[in-house]
Amino acid sequence: MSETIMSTLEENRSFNPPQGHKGHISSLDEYFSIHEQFKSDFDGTWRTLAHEHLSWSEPFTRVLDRSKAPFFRWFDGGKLNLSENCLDRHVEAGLGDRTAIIWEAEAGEVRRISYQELLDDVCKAANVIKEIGVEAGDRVIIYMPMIPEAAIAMLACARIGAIHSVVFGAFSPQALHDRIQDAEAKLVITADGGGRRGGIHAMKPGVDEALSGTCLSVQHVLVVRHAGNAIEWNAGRDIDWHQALKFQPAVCPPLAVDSEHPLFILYTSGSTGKPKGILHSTAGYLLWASLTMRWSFDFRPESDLFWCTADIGWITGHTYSVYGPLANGGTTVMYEGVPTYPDPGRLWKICADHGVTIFYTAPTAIRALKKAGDEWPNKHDLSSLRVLGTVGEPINPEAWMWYHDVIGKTRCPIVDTWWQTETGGHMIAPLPFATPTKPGSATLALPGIDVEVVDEHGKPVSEGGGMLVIRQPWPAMLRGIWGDDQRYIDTYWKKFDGRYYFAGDGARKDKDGYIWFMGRVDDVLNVSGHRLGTMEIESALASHPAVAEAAVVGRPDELKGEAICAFVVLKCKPGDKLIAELRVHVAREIGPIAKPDDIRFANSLPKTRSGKIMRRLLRDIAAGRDITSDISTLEDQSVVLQLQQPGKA
Ligand code: 7RM
Repeated sequence: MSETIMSTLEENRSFNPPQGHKGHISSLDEYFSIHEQFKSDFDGTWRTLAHEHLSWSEPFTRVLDRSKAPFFRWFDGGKLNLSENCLDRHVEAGLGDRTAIIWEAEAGEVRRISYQELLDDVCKAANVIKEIGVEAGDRVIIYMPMIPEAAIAMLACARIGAIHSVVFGAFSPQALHDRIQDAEAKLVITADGGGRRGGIHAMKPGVDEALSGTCLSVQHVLVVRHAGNAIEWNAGRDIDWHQALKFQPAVCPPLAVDSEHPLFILYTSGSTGKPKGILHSTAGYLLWASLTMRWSFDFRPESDLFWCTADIGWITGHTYSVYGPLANGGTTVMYEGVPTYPDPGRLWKICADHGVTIFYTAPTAIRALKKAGDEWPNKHDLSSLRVLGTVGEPINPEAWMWYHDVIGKTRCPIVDTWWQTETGGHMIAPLPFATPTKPGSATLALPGIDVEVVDEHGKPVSEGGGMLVIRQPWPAMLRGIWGDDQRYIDTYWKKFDGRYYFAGDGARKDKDGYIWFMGRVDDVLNVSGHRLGTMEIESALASHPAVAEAAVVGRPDELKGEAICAFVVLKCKPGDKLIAELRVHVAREIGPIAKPDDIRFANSLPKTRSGKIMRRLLRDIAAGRDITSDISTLEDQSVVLQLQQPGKA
C-alpha cells in the first residue's frame, strides 16, 4: 500500500454539501429513503426508474431475471434504440438547436454540434456502415482520436444494432490487432491521425499494420481525414468517411433492439492472461449512465456544461463523455489534445472559455496540475464550476484538498466516484448536494447499489481492511466476457461462490460507513488511472528475444499513483542499450502507457517452493521498503540482494 493511501486512513476532515441549492437528491434523508425503497421493492423501484428515464419502443415485461445467474437479464421483453434515446427524442422534444457536443482542438479550433446536426450525421454514418454490410450484432472497432466523429461512430453503431469496441488511440498496432481478432470485427473506423502536443499522432498507419497479419474478419476501414497527415490508401478496403457520408440521406430508422442486445465490448486488463472483452448491453447500461449523471453530478441538461476529460477509449469516456450527457439531452465537452499544451493552464482555460459547470477528471491529472502551481488555475475565471468529480484511482487527501480549495474555491462539492469498466457507471460516490465528503473517500454506495467490505469468507468486516463486493445485480453490470463465459464466472463470481460480485479492490469502512479504497488486491496495476495487468506486461517483456523470464509489480509513485517495475532474467549478457530497448519493446507490444519505469536484471526470480513468483517480496524491493516476506525458503537468497541494486545487472 502506498504512503499516500496510508495517510487516508487517518483522514478525519469532513465537508458538508453546499447549501442553497436543491440537488436531484437533496439530503441524506432522501438518499436513505431511496435506499429503503430499493430494499422494500427492488424490482419495482428499478421498473419505475426505467419507465421514467428511457423511451421504449416496446415495454419490458420483466425487470430482472435471475434464473441464469450470474448471467442476469434486465428489462426482458423490452425493445428500444440507444441512439434514439440519445438523439431523436430530444430533437422531437424541440431541443434540436441545443448544443450536444462542444469540441475543441489542441490548436484552438472549436466546433459546436447541435442535437439536430448530430442526429443527421449519425444517420448518415449509420447508412454508410449498413451499406458496407455491417448488420446488427456485427462488431465494429473504433480507433480514433477525441473528435466528434468518434462519438458519431459509436452512436451510428448503436443505431443499427452493431456492437462497437473502442480501442484507445495510443494502444499499439499489436494491441489493436489482438482486439480486432478477439472481437472478429467486420469494420474498423479510424482517422488519419490526431492532434497531440503541437504535432500529429498518426493512427491510420497503425491500423494498416494491425491488419497486415491475420485479421481476416475485417472487410473495410472507414477513415476520417482529420489531421491531414499523409496516409497510404488501400483501394477496395479503405473508405473515406466524409466522401461516403456526403451521399447519404440524413435519415436512418433506428433499429429497436432487445433490452439485452449487446451494445459494446470494451477491453480491459485483468490479473491473468490477455485483456478481456467486457460486454455491456443496451437498456440497463443506458439507464444507469443517465441516472448516475443526475445523481452523482446533479446534472441539469438545460443549464449545465459538462466536461469529462476521459478519452473515449476508456469506460469513463463511454459513459460520461458520450452516453450519459446525451441520454439526458445535455451538452458535453470534448477536447482533443494534451492537458498541458501549450501550458499547464489549458484545462482551466477551456473551463473558463466555455463556462464548464461540472468537471470530471482523474487524480493523476489533478496531482500533475497541482504540481505545476496555483498560478495556472488562478489565471482563469473558474466561477462557472459547481461540481468537481474524480475517478480512476484513490485520490490522496492532498490532491483532494487542492481540487477543493484552488479549483473549486471551497464552493464545489468533490465527487470521488468509484466504479469499473465492468460496472458500466458509478457505484460508490457522494451525492454532491446531500452527502458530506471526506478527502480520499468515495463515501457511500449510490441508491440501488448494495456493496459491502468482506473478509475471505464473505463476512462483513467492521474494522480494518477487506475486499469490496457487490451483493445485488445492477442494471449496468457487465453481461460477460466476450467469447469466454467461464472466465466471467471465474474472475468475478467464483471467489464468493456465486453470491457476490468480486471487484478486485481492497477497501475499508469507517465508523460512518464511508468506504475508503486501498488499491487492487490482485495483480492489476493502476498507472495514471490506467488499468494494466502485470501479466500483460510480463508477456510483452518475455516476447523479447533477450528475455528468459520477467516479473512486473507496481511501486508507489507520487504522480502516477503506481509506477511499473520489471524484474528481468536475461538469456544473454545485458548490453548498454537493453533497458531502453525493452521499454520500447513493451510500448510496441502494448502501448506507451505500459513502458516499465524501472527494469532490474537478475540471474533468477524469487519463487516459492511451488514455483510462484514472490510478488510481495518484489513489491517491497521495488518500493525500497524493508522486506516483510519470509525469504528463508528461497533457494538462492543472493537474488534478493541482486534485485535490490537499482539499475545494475
Ligand atoms: C472507471 C475506471 C477500475 C479500477 C477499480 C479501482 C480503480 C476507479 C476509483 C478507483 C479508488 C476511485 N474503470 N478505481 N475509481 N479506486 N477510488 N474513485 O477507472 O476499469 O479502468 O478501473 O480503478 O481499482 O477497480 S477501470
